[in-house]
Amino acid sequence: MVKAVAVLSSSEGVSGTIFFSQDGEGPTTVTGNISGLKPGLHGFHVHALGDTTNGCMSTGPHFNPAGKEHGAPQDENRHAGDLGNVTVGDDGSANFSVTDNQIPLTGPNSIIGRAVVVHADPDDLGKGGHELSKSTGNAGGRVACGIIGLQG
Ligand SMILES: [Cu+2]
Ligand SMILES: [Zn+2]
Repeated sequence: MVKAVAVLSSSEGVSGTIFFSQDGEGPTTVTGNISGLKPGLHGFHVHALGDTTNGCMSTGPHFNPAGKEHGAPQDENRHAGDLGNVTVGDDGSANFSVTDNQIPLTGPNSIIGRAVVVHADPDDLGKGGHELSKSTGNAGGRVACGIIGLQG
């Protein structure tokens, strides 16, 4: 079992911790808690770079080793980093658990050293018809992010 963690930091009062685990070649399980967000859907992605020298802006685009378009987690044509949305309740917090086959913790496409990013707005999953739908899901600003690091 390989485990990883990302502690979110934010200039906008958002906090949270995201845990990752992968057993062998199986899917990666992502569990997280986030607080301080406005209620509703918020885009949630793995971005390519673990660089926060300029805050969340320097984490690069969505992790996309296969050179595909932005999409929903269940789509064939998606970025590996496309994890869809997290749903935030009226209290401003979210607790979630998802599994995904495209974000391994080992091997050439490992997400270790990259970043998770939470967005201000919903991810339209590539289907919104906006000029940004096929690249970012038009999910708005980057309100919190954290670098994915190995955990013992
Ligand atoms: Cu993103
Ligand atoms: Zn994407």
